[in-house]
Amino acid sequence: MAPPVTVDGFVAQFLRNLNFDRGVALSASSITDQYFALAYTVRDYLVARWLEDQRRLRETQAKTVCYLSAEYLLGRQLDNDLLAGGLDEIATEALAACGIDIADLRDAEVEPGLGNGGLGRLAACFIDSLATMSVPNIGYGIRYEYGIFRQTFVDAQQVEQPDAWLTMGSPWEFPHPEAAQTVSFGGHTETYDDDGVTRTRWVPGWGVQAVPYNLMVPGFQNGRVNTLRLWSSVATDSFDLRVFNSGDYEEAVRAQTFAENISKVLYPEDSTPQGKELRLQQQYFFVAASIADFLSQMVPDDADLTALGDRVIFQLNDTHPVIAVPELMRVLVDEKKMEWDAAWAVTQQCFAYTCHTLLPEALEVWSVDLLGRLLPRHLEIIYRINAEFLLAVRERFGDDEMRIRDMSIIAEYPERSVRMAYLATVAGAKVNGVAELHSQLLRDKVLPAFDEFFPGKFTNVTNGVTPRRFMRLANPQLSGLLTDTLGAGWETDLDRLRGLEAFADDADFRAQFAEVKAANKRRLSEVLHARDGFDVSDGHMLDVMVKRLHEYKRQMLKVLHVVSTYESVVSGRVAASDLQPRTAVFGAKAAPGYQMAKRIIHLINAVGSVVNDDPRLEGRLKVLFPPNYNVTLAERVIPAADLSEQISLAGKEASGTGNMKFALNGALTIGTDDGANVEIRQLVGDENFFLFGMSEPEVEALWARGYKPSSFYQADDDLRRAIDLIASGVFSGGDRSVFEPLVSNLLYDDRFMVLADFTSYMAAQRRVDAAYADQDAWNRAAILNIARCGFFSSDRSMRDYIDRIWHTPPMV
Ligand code: 26V
Repeated sequence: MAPPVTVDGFVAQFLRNLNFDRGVALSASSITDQYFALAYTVRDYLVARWLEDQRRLRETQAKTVCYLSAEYLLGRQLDNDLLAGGLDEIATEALAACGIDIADLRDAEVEPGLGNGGLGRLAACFIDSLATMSVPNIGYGIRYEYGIFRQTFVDAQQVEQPDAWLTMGSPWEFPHPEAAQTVSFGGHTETYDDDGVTRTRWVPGWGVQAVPYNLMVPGFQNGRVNTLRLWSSVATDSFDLRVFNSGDYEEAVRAQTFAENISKVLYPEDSTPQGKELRLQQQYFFVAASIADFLSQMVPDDADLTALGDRVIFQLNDTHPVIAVPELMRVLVDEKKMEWDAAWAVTQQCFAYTCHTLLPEALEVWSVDLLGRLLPRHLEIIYRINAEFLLAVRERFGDDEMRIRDMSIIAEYPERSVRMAYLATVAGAKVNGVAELHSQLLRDKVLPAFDEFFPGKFTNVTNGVTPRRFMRLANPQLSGLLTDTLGAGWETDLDRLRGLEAFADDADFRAQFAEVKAANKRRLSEVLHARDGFDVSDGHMLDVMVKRLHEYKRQMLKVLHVVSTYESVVSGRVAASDLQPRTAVFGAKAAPGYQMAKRIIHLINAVGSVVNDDPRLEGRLKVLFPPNYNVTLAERVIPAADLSEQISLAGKEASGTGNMKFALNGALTIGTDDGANVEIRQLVGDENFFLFGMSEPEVEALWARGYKPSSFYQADDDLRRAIDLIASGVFSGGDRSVFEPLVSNLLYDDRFMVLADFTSYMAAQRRVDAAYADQDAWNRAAILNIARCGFFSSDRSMRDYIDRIWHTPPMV
């Protein structure tokens, strides 16, 4: 059992760790030393429970959710683990007794940014919920040496810096080189006679070692600790030796570098996802290691593998891990010598697939050429899966060649390639989208033939977010108010937020809520001041748009609103004194190769410098764009926000999860009928949500009629003046060429219909201004947003996955 937690005990353990692990005396210790010693101390308290849970899992053979995800965007661990372990107060006191302010140590942590955005953060929320709900779970992923790049601005433009998060080491990981798995690549396949049975074996060309690093995933104050296992690649000994013995030292070093490249860097969700050999290597590397790990560690040698589906469900987080499907088939058929049909039946029980997008360009395909070179056996297996699947399709629907071509896992054009989403759909026991609208469109538009062929396979699980990190940790003041009002324990039973409805009409409570929001704005101002030298002006509405930079998310629409407001004042049509004071806050990273997105970043910064310095605005319109938006900054920005911008073109944002975080922290949403916005609006009510823009069917209808953005430009004077102002060069020192590509993109292409939704967006923003003028009514609506959004806890998402897909009971 864990030692009893007392302040004295904590101090003693902290000093022991400082002395014996860091090798320094308190008087000589740096902040880094102290941070490590504190982290080790927190670990020490959690580890006994962790070992106990691992033992229990092995003994009970309970069905385990193996979450396969190429990304986990964890955020800082110290805060989270202190809270989960119930160690917050004692640690604060203990460190104070040592003359240390714990806040300084919290700030010393570099967050592990092992994800791009929503998809990676969702994985982190899900494993938090599973631990909190005592569901057996192992998260499997990649220990990237470099996470998502650090964003800086040079001359208002994005410049990427490597994210060297491991420079000081990480106190949270437990490396286990002795539990390494070998992962093979290349080579060829051959058949052989096995006692009268013809079998296939893969003779790989090369291989690497996958070394697991375990991280603790503590549940929220429930004494449970699950595991996140991240794989790191190193050269295999045999591989090195072979080359080394040939006397070619340089070649041996090269081989080592080659192997270590596999887990070197997270792909920053590039604008061209295809044809990246290293990315396919990463994908196979982590799923092959994970399957081998689970089978060797968790399944006894004599187990009946036809019942593997009772032991494990591999949840595929988008298509990135889908190569796991032919890998499990290879293990079962080639290594465990199972019959093909039996192996396929098991495989179909062991996988489920979550789709996270509708954008055709984001649906992963791998060229047959590349797959065949890197994973020849897997390609054969995919071909056989496809052949048998298409045979079944023919049996059902006859020789409808059009249908066969549409449903084939192998595409023939523009080059022969494997459609990973189709493979996942054929193999998965269930396929889910991430919000009601998204799941519906997935069935109706992306995979209708599969929906028809596999009745009951498609389902929805609306995303959620963990209230532990995004309410309790990020917003301690609101959390205090909630606990005072609703009693303790709402963090794990978020439906209890409903209890706030009764207080929305209580003037006293509204005043308390207003004070919390004001305090969060002051805190954000301090953070931004220290970080970037920005100040948040008093009395401003904080209008926030933070998310990855993508054209479909339409940061341009928000820019046009700012530019239009600016133009209306400098042209004298609107008095600055009539403006509702506002600060537009942006946070967004663009994929390094995505030129259009980078130009939008440039424009936001350029508009910001002009607007912020123009005295004619009388300080009533500001633009802040702190660089390097990440989980740590999100935790500061979201609780301070008044208005949440969720303005993607309808039908493009699968779910969004930022939208949920804002609503749960008492921001009102201005948004389209897209992704989970639809469900947020249904829950909070039309009167507490600023809806604008075309619906998805209206978008389709406009495309069908023929979309001409220039006609919208002609039809709306404000729009024309805003675009003309950008085109005039006032935001680029008179140089009209800088933003010309953005302007002509809007006028002549506008794939995401920014201009078509502009008029409606501006009208919604006027409703926002009017509503904000009545602070009391605004606060009431904000409180109702909190009260009605308990549904968006990731605990509820997990219950839905368990009921509809996994069927895993909680651990006893
Ligand atoms: C990937 C790519 C790759 C290159 C081309 C453009 C493009 C556009 C989007 C993506 C995202 C793929 C998957 C993803 O991250 N989806 C996000 O998943 C979140 C969690 O379910 C969800 O809230 C977001 O709406 C969804 O975009």
